[in-house]
Amino acid sequence: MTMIDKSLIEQENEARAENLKRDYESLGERLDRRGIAIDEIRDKVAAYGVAIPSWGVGTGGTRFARFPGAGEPRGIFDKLEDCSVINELTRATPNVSLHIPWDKADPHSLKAKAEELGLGFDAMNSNTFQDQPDQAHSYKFGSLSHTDAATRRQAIEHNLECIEIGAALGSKALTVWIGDGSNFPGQSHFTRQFERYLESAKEIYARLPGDWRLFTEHKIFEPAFYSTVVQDWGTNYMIAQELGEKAFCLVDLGHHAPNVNIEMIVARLIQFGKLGGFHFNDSKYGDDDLDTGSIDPYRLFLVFNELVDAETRNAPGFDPAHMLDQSHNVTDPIESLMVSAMEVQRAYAQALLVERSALEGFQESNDALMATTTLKTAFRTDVEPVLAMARLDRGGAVDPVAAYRASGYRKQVADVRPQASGAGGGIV
Ligand SMILES: [Mn+2]
Repeated sequence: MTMIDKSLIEQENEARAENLKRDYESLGERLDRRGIAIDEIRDKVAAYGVAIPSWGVGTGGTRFARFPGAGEPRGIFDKLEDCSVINELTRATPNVSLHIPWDKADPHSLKAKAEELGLGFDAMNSNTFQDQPDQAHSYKFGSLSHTDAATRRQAIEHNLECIEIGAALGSKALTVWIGDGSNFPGQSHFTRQFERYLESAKEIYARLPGDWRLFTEHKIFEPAFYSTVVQDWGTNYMIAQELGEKAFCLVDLGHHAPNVNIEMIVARLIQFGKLGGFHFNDSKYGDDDLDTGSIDPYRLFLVFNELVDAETRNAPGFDPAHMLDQSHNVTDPIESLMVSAMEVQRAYAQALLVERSALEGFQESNDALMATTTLKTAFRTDVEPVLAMARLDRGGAVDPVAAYRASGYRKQVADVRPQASGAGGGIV
């Protein structure tokens, strides 16, 4: 089953295929002069996928308001259909990352629906940063690190339930982000609070299936504004070390202080075998959850430069999960997610163009100018024909946004999905 008519995609591609072929050949010639085979880059890009967060297909919001768009998904089954649209047009997003309890449904129906759409499931996400209507204990003062044992127990049990649901769906990882922290100096005892967190996390870790990984996600602040329990990559690394070999750090690009060198954090985590994966997005000020590559595409490229470096030298234990985590407040979420998935692929393709042996030579001889120029040469290359050809080869759209708009999908779903109120959103 497809959400977008295949003949529409073919028709859209027909008008663009000739120019694409010429652009691809021209770029191929130029890359050949640099000793790079364009088809190899295209094949790597084609094999590269980034997971869609189920919560990303609904319109997001800020602390002030949420302005729902037309035809918003009513629940997880509508969300899966929207995710399928993104994958059918970009061929870059074969998996969906679920958030529980937002996406709670019968696992067999979920799996059947995903299979029908040709989608799989990436990491499961737990939610102990909100209270659900039927829960016994409140997370107002924390969850896994709460002072009250019964509240911690409830948060642990919720994570175990996420594992259980994920296991039925074929997921292989659990991502844990908590909002625990404090808003006032003196409110919490830093050490005791972190001890409680570790104790809870160890219980979750102990129940992880053998082939699963646990990703813990750090974030500098918000909703706690004075201190956050898992606030930075150092704390996150300590957690992964304490828990064991199936525990890894998840890097959300927006979860750092401004100007922090994220690519170096990535390199450190790779070096010590603890890089679990990414939540890609972009930011200008804080955890803005803006579209990936929309503010600082060079930083995204520099992160991918580290990833390709690790891939090239077969760094031990290197197998990061790639997910988007964004909030779309003023765009059609499907369009934003398509463009963002392509931005991730673009950064990957550009990083594949870095002449690594030359770079190493410049680094060894302390030629700073030529070293940085080597990176810039790769970054400046317009790899759009590579990305478009990878999509075309796999039945996607040469221009996914144009094809999406031509399909009238949003209008069609707006006719059957009632105008949404405020349900199912979230920024994590
Ligand atoms: Mn995140």
